[in-house]
Amino acid sequence: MFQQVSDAVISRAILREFSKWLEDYITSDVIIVGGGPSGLMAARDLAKEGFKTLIIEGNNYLGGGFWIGGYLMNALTFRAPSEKILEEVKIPYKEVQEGLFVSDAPNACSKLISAAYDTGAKVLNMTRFDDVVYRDKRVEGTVINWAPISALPKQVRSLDPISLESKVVIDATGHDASVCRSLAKRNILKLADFGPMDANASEDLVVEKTCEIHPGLIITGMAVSTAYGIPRMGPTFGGMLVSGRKAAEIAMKILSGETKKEPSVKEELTI
Ligand code: 48H
Repeated sequence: MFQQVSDAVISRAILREFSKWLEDYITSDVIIVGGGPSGLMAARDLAKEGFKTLIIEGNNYLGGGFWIGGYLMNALTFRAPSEKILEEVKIPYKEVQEGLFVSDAPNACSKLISAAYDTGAKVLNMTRFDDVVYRDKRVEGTVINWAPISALPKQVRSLDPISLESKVVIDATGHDASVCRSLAKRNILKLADFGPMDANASEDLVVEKTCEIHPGLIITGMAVSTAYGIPRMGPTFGGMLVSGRKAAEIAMKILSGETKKEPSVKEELTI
């Protein structure tokens, strides 16, 4: 029934295809660290506008916390006006009361992943962000390694990473704010921690504070809450999508040279 192809040819096809595009993506316009809802949304919008966009994801799968709602229940909630984005990326939803919408989580998540891929974003999964490339007080890329390496015992974990360069990096790593943390541990940036639950206050603030937090580094999604000490919002996701969209808009401005290297850092970290 199937075409006869030797096992060696199959291995060669995998190796050649992967190394060809990895070499191509050693430099890109934007690296998005984290493939949850905010990162996927940013990737979709950037790639749609023709920017060379790479998502780095530590897990084998994309989607982060978007695969399931609160308390392991398969319903995601969104508040108006974020249903407009659901329509754009063809995520089915229903209105349960005025301005409050629910979607089936696995369906919503797979549609958002497809949307990012369909516009041309690329993904390096099973890849952990390890550090930033940092020159002239500006983030200019990421240092990455295979995710399984971080699970090795400490005595055999010192296996060197590689660097990828980009004009902009977006921290979409959720609660961890991993990229910001790599600056915070050098005292370049100061992080808060996300505050207690208040969905109403939180989602507006997350969008408002989505910004270029340090030259070359934009934060989006739950990482914004961690960076600025904003209340958490629980299983409601409109803020993640709108924040991802805003992160993409900021990146586009930087890439088109409209915004230049404004230092934000420590003095900006009060809300
Ligand atoms: C590579 C990494 C690394 C690393 C993390 O958690 P996420 O879904 O993030 P957001 O901000 O897009 O969405 C947050 C949302 O899912 C959520 O948790 C909400 C709304 N919580 C509210 C509340 O009150 O708790 O996705 C982050 C992604 C994941 O896929 C991680 O695997 C990945 O980033 N990631 N990838 N290298 N060092 N750290």
